[in-house]
Amino acid sequence: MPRSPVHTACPLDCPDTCDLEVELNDEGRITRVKGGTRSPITDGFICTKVRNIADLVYADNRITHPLVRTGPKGSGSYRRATWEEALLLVSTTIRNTISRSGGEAVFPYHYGGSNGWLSEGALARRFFYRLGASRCDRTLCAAAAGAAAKGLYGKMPGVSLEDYEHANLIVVWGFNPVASGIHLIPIIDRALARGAKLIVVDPRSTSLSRRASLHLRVRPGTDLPVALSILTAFWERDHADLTFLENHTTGAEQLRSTAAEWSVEKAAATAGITPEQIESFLELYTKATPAVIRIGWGVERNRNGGSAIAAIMAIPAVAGKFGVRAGGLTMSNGDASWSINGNAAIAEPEPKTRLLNMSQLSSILQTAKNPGIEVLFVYNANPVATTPNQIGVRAQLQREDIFVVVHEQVMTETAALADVILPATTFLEHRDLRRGYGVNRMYDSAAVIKPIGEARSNNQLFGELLRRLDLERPGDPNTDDEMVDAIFASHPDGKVLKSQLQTEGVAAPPRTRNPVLFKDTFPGTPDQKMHLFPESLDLEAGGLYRYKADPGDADYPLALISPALAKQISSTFGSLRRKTVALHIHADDARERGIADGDEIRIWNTLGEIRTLARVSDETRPGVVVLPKGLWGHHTKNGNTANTVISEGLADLGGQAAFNDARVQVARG
Ligand SMILES: Nc1nc2c(c(=O)[nH]1)N[C@H]1C(S)=C(S)[C@@H](COP(=O)(O)OP(=O)(O)OC[C@H]3O[C@@H](n4cnc5c(=O)[nH]c(N)nc54)[C@H](O)[C@@H]3O)O[C@H]1N2
Ligand SMILES: Nc1nc2c(c(=O)[nH]1)N[C@H]1C(S)=C(S)[C@@H](COP(=O)(O)OP(=O)(O)OC[C@H]3O[C@@H](n4cnc5c(=O)[nH]c(N)nc54)[C@H](O)[C@@H]3O)O[C@H]1N2
Ligand code: SF4
Ligand SMILES: [Mo]
Repeated sequence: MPRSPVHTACPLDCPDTCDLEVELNDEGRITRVKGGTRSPITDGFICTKVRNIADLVYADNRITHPLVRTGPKGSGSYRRATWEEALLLVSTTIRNTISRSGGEAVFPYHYGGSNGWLSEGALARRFFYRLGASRCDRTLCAAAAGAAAKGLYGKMPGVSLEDYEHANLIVVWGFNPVASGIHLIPIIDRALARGAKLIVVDPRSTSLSRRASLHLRVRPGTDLPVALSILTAFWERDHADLTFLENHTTGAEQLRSTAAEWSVEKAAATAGITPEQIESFLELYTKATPAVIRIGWGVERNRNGGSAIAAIMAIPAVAGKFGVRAGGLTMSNGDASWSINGNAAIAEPEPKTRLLNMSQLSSILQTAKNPGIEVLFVYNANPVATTPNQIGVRAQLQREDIFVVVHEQVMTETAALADVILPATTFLEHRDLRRGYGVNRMYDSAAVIKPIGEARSNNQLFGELLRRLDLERPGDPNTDDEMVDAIFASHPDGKVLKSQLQTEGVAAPPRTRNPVLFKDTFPGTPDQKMHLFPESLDLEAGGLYRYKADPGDADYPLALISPALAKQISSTFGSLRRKTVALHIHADDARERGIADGDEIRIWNTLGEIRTLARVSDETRPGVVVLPKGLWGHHTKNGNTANTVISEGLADLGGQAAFNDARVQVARG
């Protein structure tokens, strides 16, 4: 094991990808974790959850050896098994399933887990591709935003977060850096200290929005009309940059005519804000240069989400805000910043097998035919906590005729429903190659400690399964070294990155570290132009930029949104927090229902019911209640969490889960 302190990087699903320093005692046990200085963003500080990650690594509920179910499903009765026995059971079951029903009867269910190239794609993908398994359409997150970004810009990185310091106006739109990307806060602070202005667009108020010059507290799902009214005002009031539109875009006329129905008054009425607030936005935005928009993922998770992201992405183009440092926008910097695609380099071309939308897990297990799903293999994911229709997901996972395998670090509620549970390493127990999706940095980090118990990394597990199912091929990169080499050999930039990593321990994209958009970096579309009205998106959305009305009704009038919690990453770390989590409800809505702060309440719709406590709070707006994502059963009074009342309905683009479209009723009792 390496000598203390050990440098590594945080691969959790967070845009910041922090540089870490881990101190170990003589027994090789973690004694301290702190922020490193190799990343300009980390700058020596990290979030509390990762500072305390030893609590998770050494948690009582760590899975330390394979477990095989003994009692009925969901009873929690397991016996300890050897890896040999567990792997034999899993590989034999898969083999028998395939010969009986074909490869597509196997469904790998996976999301982020640890976001590194070695742990996220790699041998797992190779295994399931070669098996001919059904494929998992990864739509829990960033699917609508990704589709919009790809349609409009192809692959184009955004303004680097470091450059926000130079902006004179920062718009934070449906993103909450107070929880979801804390390293943007000091950067915004420095810009504000220089006299920059801040606009926040979010139904909730946070410590950041309270410091903003303007806070648009829109109703969830109404960003689209707001953005379209802003675009319309640019055109109608001679603030549109016609030269930029002519030189660098296509589809401007179609966008203009579609947006034209949205006056400031009409958009404000739809969004539940005042026309004066949209006017203030226009005033601040048209005057400021450089102006940058940080778009978050709160915008995409509703029926209008993809169109809304596209309309927001059009704002800097129509207003002519690109072409200067810190001018434009940022969404995800993941794939677009790096010329190398690690997953493609290690795996192989994706087969054309059946693609199943992970956000609809419950109905897939219920209705998939020819073949139906007989083996569900979950890794890097905790669907009972994070997937819509929680009651349906639980019921399906408990079916005796579906063989469920879960590879996990801790005993999640998903693992507790499995037939076979396999112990997984945490990111401190395996090597990974990590690159940020917010911060433009890459790290190659070795294992810091020995695996806990008999935990194995994803690649150890799937390497073994490839061998047992005779799916290995000569020349495959199999070891971590071979895979890292294959990744760097897949693109000319690989050499530069590899040598940067060797000398500095951290690498930045050779071309796009701090891009100036439309000056040194252009859209990744074939004509290098921005497509403001891509036909493919128009078809997919059934009318791009066409607003769909609020799904609420008299029975279920309140919008329930489930944003990120500062103390967890989705459901990760949730087992360490035991306190009941309250639903935030605005005083007006509480009063109407006779609810006082601290009351026990019911939150329900046709899908099910959650029981928890009420927090009467002005952090949310009237008509909107808030229960964070990723909660565990022990955080509420009846074991149900937000996904109990969230349907499998999708956003308009990318097959994205529409988490924030849940409409509910709330009552005391
Ligand atoms: N601490 C912590 N950090 C995380 C995560 C975590 O769970 N915990 N999760 C990580 C992951 S997986 C992701 S995807 C990102 C998510 O990061 P964010 O983009 O911050 O996502 P959310 O927290 O879902 O929502 C952001 C904000 O959007 C608001 N919002 C909800 N609906 C709407 C709407 O219709 N319009 C507008 N304008 N705003 C809306 C919410 O109130 C919230 O304040 O963060 C990552 N970072
Ligand atoms: N209600 C509601 N639900 C949501 C959202 C929302 O806004 N509202 N947002 C969604 C978003 S943004 C996201 S990204 C998804 C996230 O959905 P998930 O990916 O299911 O989220 P996590 O809770 O992070 O679960 C990852 C699991 O993988 C395990 N893991 C970590 N590393 C490894 C590894 O190396 N190997 C293996 N085998 N396991 C590993 C962790 O222990 C953890 O249990 O949730 C979505 N769920
Ligand atoms: S979760 Fe985010 S803020 Fe916390 S250490 Fe990891 S990258 Fe940094
Ligand atoms: Mo996410």
